[in-house]
Amino acid sequence: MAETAVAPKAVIIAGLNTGDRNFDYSMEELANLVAANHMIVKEEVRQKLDRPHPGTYFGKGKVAELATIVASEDLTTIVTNDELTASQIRNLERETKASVLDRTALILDIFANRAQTREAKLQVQIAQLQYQLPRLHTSVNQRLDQQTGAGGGGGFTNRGAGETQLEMDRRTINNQIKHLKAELAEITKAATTQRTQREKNGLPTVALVGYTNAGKSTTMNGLVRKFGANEDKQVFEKNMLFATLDTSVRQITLPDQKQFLLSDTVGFVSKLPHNLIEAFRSTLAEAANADLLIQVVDFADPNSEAMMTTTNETLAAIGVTDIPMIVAFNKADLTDANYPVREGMQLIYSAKDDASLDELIAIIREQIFQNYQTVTLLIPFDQGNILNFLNEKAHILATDYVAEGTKITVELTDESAKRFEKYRID
Ligand SMILES: Nc1nc2c(ncn2[C@@H]2O[C@H](COP(=O)(O)OP(=O)(O)OP(=O)(O)O)[C@@H](O)[C@H]2O)c(=O)[nH]1
Ligand SMILES: [Mg+2]
Repeated sequence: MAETAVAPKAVIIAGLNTGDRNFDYSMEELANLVAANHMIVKEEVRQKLDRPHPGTYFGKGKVAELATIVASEDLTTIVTNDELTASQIRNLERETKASVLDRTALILDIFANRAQTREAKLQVQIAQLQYQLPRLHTSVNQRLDQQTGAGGGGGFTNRGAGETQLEMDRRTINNQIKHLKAELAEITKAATTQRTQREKNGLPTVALVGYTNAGKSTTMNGLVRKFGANEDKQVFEKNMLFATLDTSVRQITLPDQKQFLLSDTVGFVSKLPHNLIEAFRSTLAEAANADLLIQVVDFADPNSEAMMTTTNETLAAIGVTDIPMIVAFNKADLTDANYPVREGMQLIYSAKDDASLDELIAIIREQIFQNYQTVTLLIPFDQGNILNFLNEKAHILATDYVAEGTKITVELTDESAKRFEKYRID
């Protein structure tokens, strides 16, 4: 990739502390986001205020301080810890002579760089255009053309040409959003059909969720390696923010034939832009429809508690509130904690440790295979297909050949037990 070849751009990060308990953590997070976007933090500026200044976001003195730093250190970009209004960006840029990138635009940029599939690209583009719509007359206009590749006419950079130009730009963008949404709907229709089909097949679904870089994909890969039908169906795992932007679903078959579907999806970060959550709704649908969630937490990170809060808030924002959840404290190998250690629905583990994965599976098993019962069936010899089916799909505890047919003791879901009711002899 071309952009990794160029030296990272040095920036100032600036945050307003209005009394949020997690302010320090959010600044740390901002620095990580900056690094994930090939930039490096040269200066950090903070201010305590009861509420943001409506015109410039920071107070007057702080704006002057920012201007001084920009001039004396020859920096060109200020990254703010919150999303700013169009006029705040415009005023801050005018007074500091630097360009202002707010937290939302930064996250959108990272997502845009990471997006690989058509679906992810569409989702990010929609969110970017929606972000830019109310900010058309600010300096982000120039970036718009580059990011969306909006060619032909593209008058977005034509600033100050008056109301009409602005309205034309708005209409163009609204049209683009409409087209992208239509294309996205086509793609997600297929995914929804697949999901409905799977639901019909009756396999329970388990979704990995959590803060970005917690180890969701590594956990998925560990389970697929141990229990997956196809070992090379590994997903991408990497030590970087937002390594995963798409949802992957894998089938897991346990040694006793019980099966479930496991999905891995995009990770969370605090203040995840509303537009982005909205745009990624179809990707997140897999988690929203799961029977069981596994929240993966980076237990080795000192901010793990704040990360859990972020995850729970984001889940609530996408309407996921009443799905049972295992809280899985990962990367215990990097801490002093013993592992695997289980306490109810909580597990301290490492996604890279075999015994840990067994323990995780034990909890999953307990949660999703509750409605199993052990029954004894007598299958007549001429019903060989039923016997084959059960051999393949169910856990048979005992087999006995008697004069009338094959007698088996087998674990079945309530549903299957009903289906084979007429063969029951217990
Ligand atoms: N030491 C150690 N490293 C781990 C463990 N689990 C995951 N990692 C590392 O943590 C990094 C992130 O792992 P991923 O599985 O990509 O994280 P993710 O939650 O899928 O992240 P996103 O897709 O970005 O949301 C990788 O470098 C993994 O190798 C673990 O148990 N121990
Ligand atoms: Mg991942």
